Amino acid sequence: MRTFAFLFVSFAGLIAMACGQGTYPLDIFYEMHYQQTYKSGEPPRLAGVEGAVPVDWVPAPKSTSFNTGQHLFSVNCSICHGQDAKGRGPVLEKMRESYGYTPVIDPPDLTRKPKAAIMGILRSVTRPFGPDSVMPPFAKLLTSGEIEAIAEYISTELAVAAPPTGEPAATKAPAATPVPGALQISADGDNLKFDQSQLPEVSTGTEVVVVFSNVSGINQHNWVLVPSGTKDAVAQRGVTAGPQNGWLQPGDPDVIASTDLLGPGETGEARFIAPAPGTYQFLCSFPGHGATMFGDFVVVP
Ligand code: CU1
Repeated sequence: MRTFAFLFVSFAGLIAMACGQGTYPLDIFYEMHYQQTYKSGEPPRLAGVEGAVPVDWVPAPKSTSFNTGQHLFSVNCSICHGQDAKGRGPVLEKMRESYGYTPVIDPPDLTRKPKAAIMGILRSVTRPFGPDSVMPPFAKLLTSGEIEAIAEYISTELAVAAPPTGEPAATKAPAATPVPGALQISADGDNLKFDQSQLPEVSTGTEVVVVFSNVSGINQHNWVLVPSGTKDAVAQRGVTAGPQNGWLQPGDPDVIASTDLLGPGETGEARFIAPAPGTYQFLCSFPGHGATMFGDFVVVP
């Protein structure tokens, strides 16, 4: 009887051990170093010979095929944007379906975007769509040459592979015909500044048209008129409002007038009745631009 009990317990113990799943209910750590038979596969390293001279006359290997726009796009972009750049990448789909993530903006069809616009977004040193978005600041991850190669690949090869259906490809609205008496202002090239720090004075109660030309080749901008001293608060609320609102809080009480958010090369206008006499400020509310991109706007009686 004792022998039988011993055999039974041993057998039950063996069964329990054989069917055990390990430390975790789901064995996700299947790597070798979690297993008991793990031994380092790497031999101990030898120290370099003292006083050895580094070899620097042998040319360093150059990367070739792995720096193509296609490869860089595949590695950096396609997981969210899809191999065809239409915005249906497997990782983004997984985040939507399994984790309930809602993108701050729906990734657009990148093949319709001008190369300059793609480069502008990739060159951002902060998250280009705000802190709540998942798109990383690629200026920290890619060289400017790699950014250009990706933009080139999307706007040429992918755009050809996906001919536009219906709506015309990436055409910008033509610049508005000149408005007589309108105040003209531009971006200062690719700098985060306007070309003027003060617009000509206007009289209170008159109709004002401000035509803003975003001549930058890479940046998005807008022109926003606010009471003096409120520009930073308006810009801060704009960050919260996000790109879907053109970086402005809808109905922001401090916004007197504004253009749309303009892509590189686009022109927009703001029409409004000049407010009470005083000094006002204009700014670009794109995240980070308002610190340097602003100016004075004076209304006289
Ligand atoms: Cu801007």
